[in-house]
Amino acid sequence: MMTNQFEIRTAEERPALMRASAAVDTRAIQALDSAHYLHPFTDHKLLAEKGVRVMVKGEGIYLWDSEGKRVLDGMSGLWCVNVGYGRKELADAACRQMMEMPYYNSFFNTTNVPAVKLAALLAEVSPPQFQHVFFTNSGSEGNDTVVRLVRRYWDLLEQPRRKLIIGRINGYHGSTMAGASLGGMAYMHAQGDLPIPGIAHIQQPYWFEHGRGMSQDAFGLKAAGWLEEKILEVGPDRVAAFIGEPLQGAGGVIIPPDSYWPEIQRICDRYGILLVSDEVICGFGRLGEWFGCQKFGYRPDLMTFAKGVTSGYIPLGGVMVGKRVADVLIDKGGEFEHGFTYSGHPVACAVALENIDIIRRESLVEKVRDDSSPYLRHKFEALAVHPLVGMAETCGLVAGLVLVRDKRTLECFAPELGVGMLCRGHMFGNGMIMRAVGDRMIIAPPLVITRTQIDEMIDLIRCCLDATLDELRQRNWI
Ligand code: PXG
Repeated sequence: MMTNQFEIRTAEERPALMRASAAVDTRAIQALDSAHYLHPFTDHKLLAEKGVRVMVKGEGIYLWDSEGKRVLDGMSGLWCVNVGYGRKELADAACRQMMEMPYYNSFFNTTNVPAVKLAALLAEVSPPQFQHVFFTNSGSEGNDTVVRLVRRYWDLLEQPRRKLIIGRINGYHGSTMAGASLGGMAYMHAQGDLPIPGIAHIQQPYWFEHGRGMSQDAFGLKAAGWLEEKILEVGPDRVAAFIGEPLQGAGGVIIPPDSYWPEIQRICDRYGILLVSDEVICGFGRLGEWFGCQKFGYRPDLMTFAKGVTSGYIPLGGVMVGKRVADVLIDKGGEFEHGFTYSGHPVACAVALENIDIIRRESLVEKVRDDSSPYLRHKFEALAVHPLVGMAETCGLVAGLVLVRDKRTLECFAPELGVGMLCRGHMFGNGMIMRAVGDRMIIAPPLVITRTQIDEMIDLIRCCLDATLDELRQRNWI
């Protein structure tokens, strides 16, 4: 029998929650939301019918809604609240900087102290080839910056024919015109005549879909080979760069075989193509290393970051620019005609400095590597015995499982049944935030999660899988 996960469990939770939710009239906020607020990636007609959930309070790995219901946030917000909710140090850092100097730009031969300190600190925690950074406000803007930088680089080297950037089907690189184009989400391309010119895609390294019957290693080499095929198809002298996430997050936690990235690196080196690692999700400890490229063993020329750099407390993103590109950009001279009002925003940079300090003080990268990720792997992979689960895998503090109709043959459900969404409903309804991407159920909890909390999370997931199975049986879908 499942306990009610929404109940306030400890005396300490009560006062904070009472303060947060007492001020909120749920119905009034829902009505205003429906009248005025256009949400990202949302069908507003459907949302208006269902009514939106109002989140009011966060503490550690938990959130509360305006009805006082508690949920365990298995997604760290949207892959970003890595140090957990309610960190006063981050609020204090923002407050101090706002009182000192809330804003000044980095144009016209000026700079500000937090931006400079953060640039130096990022160079310190990144792989050694990265000594420079370009700041943006988000991951999408970071990837737009990547496109501008890559094209500028080849122009400066007087190879203007090198324009093509190769990404991957089901990769995600943001929602701006360039970000959505680099990404390989067909439903995004369908709205807005994307991709923009000069971008091509190869198939993703998803063993479950494209590699069954092969060993993981053999499949990894085959999937990397698709890059070489594309390069030879268009002509090596036309290819500027390859971009990929170390593991695909928004695409449903697609973890590439170990053989994949070293082979991608070899191919990029062979044809002199720039290698771009989109570290927006994997950066800052998520995989138990500072950056995902270190986990998978490759050496990018450019790295996009956002999310975990401030644990989502304030928007900040950017691009780490490796020596190969920075040397050309700086030595050849001439203005790089790109930047934002808020590039190097002092408040965002002050928060990032404190956030990275927390990650270091609390040894979160090492904690994930040595303790919580092996523990999560052990617990999460055990879910594979559940009758609904075809495959359960983890990498660092990211995990995904596939819901299948027949465990023996790995037969999937018909996509139109929306089994993943049904399962997500059971999760959310029972106090657990776990995302559905098709029928892949995924988590990426805050890096501060403890072993006891991992146990609690796994128990919740198991109960919700049972509830989903019951419902599928009642519907005669299984
Ligand atoms: N690159 C990667 C790898 C991302 O995951 C972006 C770029 C864009 O960052 P901004 O800050 O512009 O959103 C992301 C963002 C999901 C989901 O459904 C994931 C993201 C954004 C929205 C939804 O998992 N990742």
